Amino acid sequence: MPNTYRFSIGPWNVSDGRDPYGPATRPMKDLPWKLERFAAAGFGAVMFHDDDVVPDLDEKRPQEVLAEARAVRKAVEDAGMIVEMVAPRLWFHPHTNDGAFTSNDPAARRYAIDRAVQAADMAREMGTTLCVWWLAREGTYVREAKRYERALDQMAEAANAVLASDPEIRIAIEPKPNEPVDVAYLPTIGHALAFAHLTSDPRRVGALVESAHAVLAGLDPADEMAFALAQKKLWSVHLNDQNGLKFDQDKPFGSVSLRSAFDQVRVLERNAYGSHGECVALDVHSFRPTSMDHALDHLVNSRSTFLRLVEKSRAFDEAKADALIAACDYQTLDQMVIEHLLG
Ligand code: XUL
Ligand code: MN
Repeated sequence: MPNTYRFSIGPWNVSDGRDPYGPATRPMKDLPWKLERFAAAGFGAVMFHDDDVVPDLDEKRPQEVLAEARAVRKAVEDAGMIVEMVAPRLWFHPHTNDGAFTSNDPAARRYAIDRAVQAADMAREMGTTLCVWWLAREGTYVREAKRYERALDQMAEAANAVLASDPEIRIAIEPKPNEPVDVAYLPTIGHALAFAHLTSDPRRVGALVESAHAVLAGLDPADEMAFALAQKKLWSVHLNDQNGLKFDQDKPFGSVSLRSAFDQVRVLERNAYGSHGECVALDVHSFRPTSMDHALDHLVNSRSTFLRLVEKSRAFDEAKADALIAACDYQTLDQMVIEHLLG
């Protein structure tokens, strides 16, 4: 049976266009507006940061936060979608200025653990077992400011608190090698999956591969996916694209390297990704000059490129490729891939 895919997007993927150098270029839309458009555009799942679900959640009591989370779940499900995951935003509050789980301030570490456990509580209320950890500030600007081995213990302590809070909850680590930190503690999928073994239940600590983050680490996104898939630990993906080693660009999927996008789709196809409920999530941002009339185009276009590449992957002449591989004729194999993508 060929795979069918469920596509997931997040509220932050429809932004007001602001960047570090200039103000908004479009109006900021609220969650109901976004959910209505996500459903109308045919997306099947929504991914959330904890405060995308409950704004100002630090000022609210835990019961209020969970009640608001239940209301958002209902809105998502009423629109015909599901909640894919909840990710604690561990990089915005003043307590996270020096890192969250690995801050040198014990009060800040406590805040981060409590917030990660609360995000797991919210995930349960919203009908998902998946928490995504993009560990934005776990790393350093000044390497001598912290000790890596202590940071690993601190991150494991946080993971253990979340795992202990619910026997079903899973953590997918989304590695990124830098930005905002200079040097991150978990920069690659290999680091994330090795880290899993420092926690109390390694089976429930897996990974999410973001294409752009892999490129920033100088790695092949398809290989990063294959590595996690080989260990049954690829629990989500953030498909997008990245033009070389610069700021995190979150460009439309396939817009820089169609061939790399093809390789990513092929590895997902080959491994029946999605057959255990995993979503194809798109972490794509629109270009700054984009108008509201085109507010979702980058997401719809990325999905369309993905589906075109699924067809390309299924139509790829594997027998012919195998024969070229057996003959070590990689020159022809290389051109065969190019012709296939052009044709
Ligand atoms: C940051 C990034 C985040 C995460 C969610 O680079 O990709 O949007 O995906 O926290
Ligand atoms: Mn991402």
